[in-house]
Amino acid sequence: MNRLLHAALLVGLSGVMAWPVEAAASWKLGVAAPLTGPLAKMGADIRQGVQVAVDEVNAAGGIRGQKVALVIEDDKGDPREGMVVASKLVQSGVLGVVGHLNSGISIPASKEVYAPASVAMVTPASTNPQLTERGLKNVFRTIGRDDQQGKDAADYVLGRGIRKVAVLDNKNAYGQGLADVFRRTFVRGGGTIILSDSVTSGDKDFTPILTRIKAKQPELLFFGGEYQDAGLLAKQARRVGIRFPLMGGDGILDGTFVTLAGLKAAEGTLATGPGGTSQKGFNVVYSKRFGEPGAYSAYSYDAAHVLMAAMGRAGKPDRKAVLAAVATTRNHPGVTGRITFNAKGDQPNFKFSVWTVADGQFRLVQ
Ligand code: ABU
Repeated sequence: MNRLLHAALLVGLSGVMAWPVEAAASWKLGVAAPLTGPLAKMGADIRQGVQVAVDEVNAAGGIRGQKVALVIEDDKGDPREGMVVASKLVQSGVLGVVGHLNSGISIPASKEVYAPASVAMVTPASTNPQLTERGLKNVFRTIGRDDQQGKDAADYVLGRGIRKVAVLDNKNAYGQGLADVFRRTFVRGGGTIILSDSVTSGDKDFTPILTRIKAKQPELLFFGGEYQDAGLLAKQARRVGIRFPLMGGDGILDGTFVTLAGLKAAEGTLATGPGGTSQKGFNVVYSKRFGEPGAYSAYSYDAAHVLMAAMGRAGKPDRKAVLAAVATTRNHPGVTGRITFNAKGDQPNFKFSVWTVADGQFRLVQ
């Protein structure tokens, strides 16, 4: 019996619309990111990158003839809310999740919520090494790790002949982890940290710590944290008369940092982060709908395609089968490059770049 006839019979028998078993199979993809709150800009980049990928697959007929449904959740960048929305995604029947942005959410959610449900989580943004160092089989990332990023940042600074720095972090999993690697590498490379401290993310007045830093006269201030704190730090650093540069990681690599800091204060700021490696074709398609891609847009697009390709290979909407297929991802032709996951779920060949703000925009240095 063909499927349409089977469906028609089901409708006739029950009096309500029903679908044959094959057609009821649904491919649900989750995306979780901060869509509100201070990191909403980067969260939107993630959601939009995923949307472009899902729309492409659906326009081409979906997976095995069925459309992919996108389930979107706002984790607000808050660890408690992150656990709530992770549970909601699991309950909604998603086969995999693109997200989260924050390492401080991805780390607990992947272990406590997604792993017991065999849900594959592919983050385009969480860079804390711990995420993929716990032997979990359901965690993957299309981005690199902070043990590499922090080292690259310190090596770059040392390579510029800078030997005296101050280091601040914002105490969260990402900020503290990145700053710690920077500190270790910088000291090992012969540098001196003349002041090391933490600030509280969300604080609005960093003047006291900046005044102390200014008095120590470092050649650079390294900050582990995201753009919402870094923007204020840069703005207030200029106000207290600091002229040495600020440097951060991928968490500050966004135009919002420049807006928050102001053009003058932002100029010359350095940041490590993903390289401008995404293909032109993706940038054109994305820009037409959403404007300029953010740091994680292409990595989110790739994460979504990796998950949907795995669904196709799995052949059925079964979490365990999809998870097993994600783990076999090798040489996936992403717009950010060829994606291959190692046994930990990392991309061992990921390369970070160095960016600087020039004329009000982050531009690639190397
Ligand atoms: N990677 C920077 C921001 C996201 C995170 O890892 O917390």
